[in-house]
Amino acid sequence: MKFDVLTLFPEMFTSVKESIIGRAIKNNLIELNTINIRDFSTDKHKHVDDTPYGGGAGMVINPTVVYEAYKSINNRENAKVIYLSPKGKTLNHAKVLELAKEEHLILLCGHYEGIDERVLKKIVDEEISIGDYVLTGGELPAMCLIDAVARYVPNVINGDSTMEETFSNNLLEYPQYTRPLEFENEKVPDVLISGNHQEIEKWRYNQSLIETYTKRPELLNKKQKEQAEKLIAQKSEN
Ligand code: 4HQ
Repeated sequence: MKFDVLTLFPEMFTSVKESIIGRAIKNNLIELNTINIRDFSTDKHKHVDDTPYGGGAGMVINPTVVYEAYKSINNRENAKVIYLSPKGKTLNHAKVLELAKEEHLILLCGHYEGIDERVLKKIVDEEISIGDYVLTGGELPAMCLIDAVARYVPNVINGDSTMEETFSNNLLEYPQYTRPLEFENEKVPDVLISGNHQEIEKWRYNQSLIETYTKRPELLNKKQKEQAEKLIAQKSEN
């Protein structure tokens, strides 16, 4: 899978090229390419922004530089162009899985007050937000999207971990424990050292239900809620 990122701050993306995504790039599972929008400025001072028509605060990115940067991308006709913006639908697990099926994504990162509307209308297929808050640019949202989507590209991470994790069954993950067996007077739950895999699986599923009921109750359906309430009542009996 290929990501092309249109940005004024390509250096910011060196950080995603590390760690797990970095390994996936080295293994040719994903390709991450940045295009510096400023390289397409024809202005002698390499300006990319200008004051907004109609007045108001801040600067707006010129449509021509963005369009020229976009046109430098090979095979762009077959790519999906995403503009990171708080106006978009909020990114979630279902959207991440949908995007992971794409062969080529072009991510457009805005700055300042944004980008001239005419080039957005011409090239953007979809607007995506990472949450209802305002950032200074689209780079961090683009990195969040890349990180989340790349995990579901086959062989990027161990397949078992994406099967069991939070959201893949609409439940939060069960709690995890490692050594030491006792930490600050608290022992690891007995069932986890019992060696009984059926019991462990049942315990983990129940813990997932309790965890979700306690922290994100809106994720549960009516039946799951009832089941969680029953488990919590049983716990207080003991
Ligand atoms: N911005 N989710 C303004 C965001 C944002 C978000 C990106 C700030 C675009 C022009 N993007 N620029 N939240 O706040 O995606």
